[in-house]
Amino acid sequence: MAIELNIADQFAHLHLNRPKALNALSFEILGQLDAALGKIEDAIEAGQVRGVFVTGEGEKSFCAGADITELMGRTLTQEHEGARFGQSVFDRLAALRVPSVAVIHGYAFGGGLELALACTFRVATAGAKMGLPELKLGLIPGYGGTQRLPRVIGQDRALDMILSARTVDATEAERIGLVTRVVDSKDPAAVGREFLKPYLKHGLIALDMAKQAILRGMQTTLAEGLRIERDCSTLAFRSGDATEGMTAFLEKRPPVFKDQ
Ligand code: CO8
Repeated sequence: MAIELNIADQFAHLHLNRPKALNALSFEILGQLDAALGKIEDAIEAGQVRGVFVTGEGEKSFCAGADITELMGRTLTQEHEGARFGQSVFDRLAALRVPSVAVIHGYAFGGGLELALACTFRVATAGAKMGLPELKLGLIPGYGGTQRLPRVIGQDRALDMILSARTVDATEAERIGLVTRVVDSKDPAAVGREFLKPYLKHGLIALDMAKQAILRGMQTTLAEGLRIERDCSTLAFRSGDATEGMTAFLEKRPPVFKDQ
């Protein structure tokens, strides 16, 4: 399998393992990713996963994008369906109830960067290089890049990156907010675990409600966003975890959250 999934110690580790093609995403691999996300959703509901990290095999590349060998000679319907499917898989990743992080080690181009943009966070190792080079191929990003990139780095910078199709290095990526952090490490899995550690101690309900309030709120007006916040906040208050968290504070002890 080109998509490997390992669930252990509250982490789900998604690993792209197709190094001969720099971990390029064929449609079959997208299907495997979709199936793996279904397993992660189940594991989250079973209380086995609090954070998800995504890595790519090999020193050279996180993911070099959609598999270009598959993209030619297709009908209009097949092209539309391909984009719809890719978007739906990345939407599924974005909608997970727990935080996710893409550890970008080497190249993240095209669909590879779009995969990373669907994660809650992105971290780069020092030599990482990122871009949406689709215009060089006469294409435009089709797995969410035109929509998620401006939401992450702002409209002007996204226009610059997409219309120029240029490559951004790790230092610039951190400066423009494309990645949260740059780390000097040759072990992407260790980076993913370390990055997610601060989130593990929280209850699932509060994690989910906070994430939803921010991400859904960023897609709408301030007034509507505040309404989403009120609803999510009220739902969090109704949880046993909220009672436990506030009781533990008053009793001066660490809380024990049960995701209820
Ligand atoms: N697809 C298929 N194979 C690839 C890809 C790719 N995206 N990227 C690299 N490979 C293959 C190469 O063909 C090569 O194979 P082989 O050894 O058999 O010749 C192998 O990986 C190694 O690649 P290179 O020899 O090119 O390695 P370099 O270190 O010289 O260069 C680069 C690395 C710069 C990453 C270069 O490989 C490159 O430019 N790759 C393409 C990057 C790119 O353009 N990505 C965007 C693809 S389009 C896309 O993602 C659109 C998403 C939305 C699609 C919606 C429609 C359904």
